[in-house]
Amino acid sequence: MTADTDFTPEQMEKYKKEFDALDKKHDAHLDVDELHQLANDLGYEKVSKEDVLFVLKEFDKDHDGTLNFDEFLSFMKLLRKAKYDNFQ
Ligand SMILES: [Ca+2]
Repeated sequence: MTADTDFTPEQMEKYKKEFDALDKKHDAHLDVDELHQLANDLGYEKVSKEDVLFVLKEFDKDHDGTLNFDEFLSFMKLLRKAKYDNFQ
């Protein structure tokens, strides 16, 4: 599993915990409901599930309709560029 990211090991560990916390079904994938929750947690309260689905598709490299940890990291990388300082 290789992610195209520049995260430190500490950040990776943090994101793994975040991923696991979001993965309510514990299937090692985040579906649209779980990602919608993440968006709300990050303060994107007006984001609809359709918006989430659109973003999900952008990062869903293996096209299984969910984000695995690798895909999640790519997503986080983008979020960090935009607005992720409160998770530091
Ligand atoms: Ca996927």
